[in-house]
Amino acid sequence: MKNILFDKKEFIKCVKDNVKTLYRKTMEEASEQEVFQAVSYAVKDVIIDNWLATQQTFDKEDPKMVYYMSMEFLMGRALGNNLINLTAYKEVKEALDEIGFDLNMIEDQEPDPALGNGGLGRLAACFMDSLATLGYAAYGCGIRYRYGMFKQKIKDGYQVEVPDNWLKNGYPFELRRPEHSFEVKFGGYVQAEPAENGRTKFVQKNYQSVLAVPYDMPIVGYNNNMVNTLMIWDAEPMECFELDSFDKGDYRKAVEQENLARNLVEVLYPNDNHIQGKELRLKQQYFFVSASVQRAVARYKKYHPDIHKLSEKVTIQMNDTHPTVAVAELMRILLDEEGLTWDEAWAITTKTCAYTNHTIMAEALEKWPIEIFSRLLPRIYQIVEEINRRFLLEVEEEYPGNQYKKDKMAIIHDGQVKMAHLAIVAGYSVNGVARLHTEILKKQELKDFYELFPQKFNNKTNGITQRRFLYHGNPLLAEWVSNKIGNDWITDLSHMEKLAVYVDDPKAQQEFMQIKYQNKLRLAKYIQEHNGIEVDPRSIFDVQVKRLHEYKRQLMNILHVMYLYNKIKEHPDMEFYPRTFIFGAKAAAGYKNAKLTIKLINAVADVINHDASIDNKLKVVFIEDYKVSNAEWIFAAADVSEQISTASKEASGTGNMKFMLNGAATIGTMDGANVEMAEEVGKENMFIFGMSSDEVIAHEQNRDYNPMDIFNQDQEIRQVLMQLINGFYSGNDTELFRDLYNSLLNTQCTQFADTYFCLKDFRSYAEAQERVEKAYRDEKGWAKLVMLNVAHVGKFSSDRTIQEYVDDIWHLDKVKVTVTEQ
Ligand code: 6GP
Repeated sequence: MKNILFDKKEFIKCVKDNVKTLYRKTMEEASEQEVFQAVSYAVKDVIIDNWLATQQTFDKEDPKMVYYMSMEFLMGRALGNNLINLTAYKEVKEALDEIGFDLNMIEDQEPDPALGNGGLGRLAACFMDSLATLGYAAYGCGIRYRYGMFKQKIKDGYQVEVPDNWLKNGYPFELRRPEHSFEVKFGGYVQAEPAENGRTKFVQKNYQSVLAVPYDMPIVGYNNNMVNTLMIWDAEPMECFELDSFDKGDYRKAVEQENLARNLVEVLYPNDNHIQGKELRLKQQYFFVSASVQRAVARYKKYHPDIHKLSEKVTIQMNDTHPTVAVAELMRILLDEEGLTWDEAWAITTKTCAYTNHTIMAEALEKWPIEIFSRLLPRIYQIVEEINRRFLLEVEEEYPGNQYKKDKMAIIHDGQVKMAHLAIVAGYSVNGVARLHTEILKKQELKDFYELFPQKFNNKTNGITQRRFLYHGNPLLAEWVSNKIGNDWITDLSHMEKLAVYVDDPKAQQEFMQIKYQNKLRLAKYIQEHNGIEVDPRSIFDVQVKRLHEYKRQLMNILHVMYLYNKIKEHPDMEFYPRTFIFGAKAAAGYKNAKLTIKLINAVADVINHDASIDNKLKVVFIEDYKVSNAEWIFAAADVSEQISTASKEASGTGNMKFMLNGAATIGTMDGANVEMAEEVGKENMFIFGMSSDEVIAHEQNRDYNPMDIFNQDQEIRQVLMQLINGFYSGNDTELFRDLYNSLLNTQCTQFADTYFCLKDFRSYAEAQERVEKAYRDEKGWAKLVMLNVAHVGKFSSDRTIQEYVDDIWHLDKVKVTVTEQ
C-alpha cells in the first residue's frame, strides 16, 4: 500500500477525483465544505489501510482489550488531528497550498463532533488518543447523538441554545457497520420457564425493541500504524410497518417501536456534573451499554470457547455511573444466554467491570426511581435486586445487626436504585481522578465502601493529550520546543523537563514570549471577528473557560472584575497593568443561576468596554460557543489560567493542564489536580489562594459560615454586591440580578447562602490577583515562571494516565502494527 499523503501529486489527484465522484464538480466549482469532504475521504483512505492492518493484528495476536463505556465522547475535529498522528500534516498542507487551498480554512469546515458536555467527555477523547498511541487495543463505546452539545449564541447578553446538526453534510470519518447490529429490549415482563438443563430460565416477554447499529470512527495512534475504534450506536426500528404487524393488528406497536428508535439517540443531555433523571436518559444508557456488551461478548466468543475466561481478554471501564447497567447486562447475558449459574456469572462480571468516579457533587449522583427502572428494564431490575440481596448478606456478616450501615450502603433503598453502589459492589476497581479527589472519596463520600473493600480503591490522576493541545493547537510553541529538545515530547511528555535549562536564558525567554504574543494576536483577531471587540494583545490575557457551574465560581471572577473597575474609577491614577478578562462557558439549558451569570458577565462587559475614561485598562470578553476547536486557540493565547473552584469540589480539572502546557500561569485553589500541579512546578510558580478542602468541609459540617458577616464588614465587597441590585449593570433594573445577590446572601432563597464560599475566598483571591500583576510586570521573572510551568507539565499527559490504568487496572498487552507495502 502506498501512502498517498506523502506523494503530493498522487494526493492532489485523489482529492480532485473525490470532488468529481462525490459532487460531479471540478476543484474550481467545489465549495469549501466539498473540498473538506474530498480531502477527508483521501485521508480516510490511508487510515482504512492501517485500520485493516490493526484488526488483522488483533485477530492474530489476540490481545486483551478495554471497552471504554461512556455516554460522552467530546472528540473535537478529526481532520487536523488525524493528519498530525499520521505525521502528514506538513505534507498535506503543502500539497493543498499548491492548488490554492489553505488547510486551516479546510479544517474550519469540519463540524466539531460535540458528543459530550465537558471534562468527562473530553477526558474520554484524550484517553482514546493515548490508547492508540501507546499501542493498546481499545474500543470506545458511546452514542451517536443526532444532535450533540448545543451551539451557543449570545443575544442581548443572554445565552441562546441552537441545535447542533453536526451530521447535516455527512461525516466523512464514520463508517456504518450494520453487520454488527444488535437488538436491545425495553419493557414488558419477565417469565420464568423451565430450561433444557433442568434449571429455570427467565424470558422477557411483550417487550419493545430497537436495533442498535454501530458507526465506527477511527482513532489514529501517533506514528505507529495503529487505528483503534470508537463505536457509537445509532438506533433504528426493528421492523418498520411490516405487513406482518398490520396483519396481527400490531400497528400500534410498530409505530411505538419506530418512535422509540427515533427519540432514543436524538439528543445529548446538556448537563455537566448534574443529572436530570429523565426516563429517556435511562433508555439511552441501557441502549448503548447493552449493544456494546453484546458486541464485546460476541467478539470474544468468535475466538475463545470458554466464556469463564472472559476477563482474561476483556475489561469494561465505566466512565462514571452512567454505563453502570453494564454490570447487570453482562450478568443477564451470562445467565440467560450462556446458561451459567449465578456464582459463575458473578465471578466473571466482578473480574471484568471497573468504575471511575468523576465528581462528589451530590446533584450528579445517579439514583433511579424503582418504578422507572423496573418498568423499563424488568429483567435487569431482577438481577440488580439479587445483587443487592446478596450484598446485604455480606454487609450483615461484616457488621452484624447494623441496620444503619445496611440502609446506607444498599444498592436499592428508599425507592431508588443507587448506581454508584452497584458500580462499586460489582466492580473490581474504583478510582478517582486526582489524588485529593480519591482521598475525599475514601474519607468521606464512599467511606463505608472503602472500609469494606479497601483493595478496590485507587487513584488515577487525569491527563490530556499533548498531540491535540500543543502540537495541533499551538504549532509555534510546538516547533520551538522541538527545536530546543527534539521530538520525543510528542509521545513522552516527561521530556519537557529538558526545557528547564532554558528558563534563565534571555534569548529563549524572548522567543517564548514572542510566541505567546503571536498566539494572543491570533486570538485577538478571532475575538474581533466573532465578538466585534478590540482587545490589546499587550494586556494580560486572563482566561476562565469551562462549563458554567456555581462551584467553578465564574461568579467570583466577575465580582472581582467589578471590584477592580470600582477601584480604577475611584483612583484613576493608580498603577494598573491592562487586563483582558476572557470568559467562555456553556450553561445547561435549565440552570438558572448559571445562565444569569452569563448575562451578568456580558452586562459588566458592556459597561466596562464602553467606558472610555478607564483608558482601556480593563476589557471583558465573553467568547461565544466555547468548544474544542476554539479552545485550542484560547489555551495557546492565555497568560493567566483561572482554576478557582471551591476546594474539594473540582474532582480534577483538565483545562488547568492544557493551560499549563501552553505556558499560562495558574491562579487557583488547592483543588483537584491543581494540588499535583503545585507539587510538580512548585507553589511559588503558581498563584494559590483560598480555603483548603479541609477548611471547606469543616465549614460545611459545622454550618458556621455566614456571608452576611463579610458583607457587613467589608465595604468594597458590599459595594460590589449592591451593584447587583441597584441597577448599575442593568440599566436601572434592580431585579435582573437579584437571584445572584440572593444566592450569595439570602438564606431564605437557597438552603445555604453562598454555598460555594465566593465571599469567603474573595479577599484571598483579590490578593492573589495582585501578586499576578506584580509578577507580570517583571518580564523576565514572568517568562521564567511560565517556562517552568511548561517544563514541569510532563506528568499531566493522558499517556501517563493511560499507562497507569493499564498497569494497575486493565493489564492490557501492547500491540505492534506493521503495514506491509503491497
Ligand atoms: C468532571 C469533573 O468535574 C472534572 O473535575 C474532571 O476533570 C472531569 O470530570 C474528568 O475526570 N466531571 C464531569 O464532567 C461529570 O459530569 C459526573 O461528572
